[in-house]
Amino acid sequence: MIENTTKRRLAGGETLAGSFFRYPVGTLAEFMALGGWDFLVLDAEHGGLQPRDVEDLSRACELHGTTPIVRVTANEPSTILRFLDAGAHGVQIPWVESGAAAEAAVQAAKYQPRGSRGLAATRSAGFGIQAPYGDYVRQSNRETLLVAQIESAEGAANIEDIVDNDAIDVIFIGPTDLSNALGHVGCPSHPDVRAAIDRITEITLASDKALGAFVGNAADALAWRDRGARYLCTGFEGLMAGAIRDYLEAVRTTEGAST
Ligand code: 3PY
Ligand code: MG
Repeated sequence: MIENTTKRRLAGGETLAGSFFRYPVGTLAEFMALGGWDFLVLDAEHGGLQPRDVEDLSRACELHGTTPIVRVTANEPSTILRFLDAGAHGVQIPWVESGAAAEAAVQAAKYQPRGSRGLAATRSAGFGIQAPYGDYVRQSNRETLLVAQIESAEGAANIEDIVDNDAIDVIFIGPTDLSNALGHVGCPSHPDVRAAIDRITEITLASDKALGAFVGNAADALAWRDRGARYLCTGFEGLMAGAIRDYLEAVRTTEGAST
């Protein structure tokens, strides 16, 4: 298993830039990695990625020093196992709502003695020929990044218990589901949603966890960075949509102006 640069740099206090990515196309992931992202969140929750896709996308990320993290479909041991076995360096768990749910994710992602992840000669384990299992298990437990997504009223209410878990590295706020869950769909700036976001933010910043935020654009990223978030994650579609819109507006304005 390769050193997890995202985990090391977050532990060192750095602020990192990543993007969600949900296309099962290794060439496109290679292009993104060459673009210089610190990490990509390979999105199996809101996307059709399968473990075999995550294997290819992780390889493409590793070529250029981008950390592959997988957002799994559910906080469920066999799901987390199959996606981590494909070779992702970390796992982002949706809908973590309690201390017990955080610990369940840790149990699924870490090997003994901290957890109860199953062991086999998979890609993450160097197919069993790279290193003895004992060395691999110790390295994997050290390197695997765990990101807990908080995106419900319950999650916000129980955030103290969640940040108490020693093996969670990042608390990531999901503004879309949080606003939906609180009855203010599409309105993350509603006071109720802001109050929940503020609570998660304050308690996370007072803990030893890195704060993660979903950011729609660079201005959003800078605002969250100023609030103390260090795992800044945007989305491929939002970036592309902005670039396409700007390009077409510029081209069509120029056309109009010259005629
Ligand atoms: C959410 O906002 O609900 C997410 O899961 C991440 O942006
Ligand atoms: Mg969500």
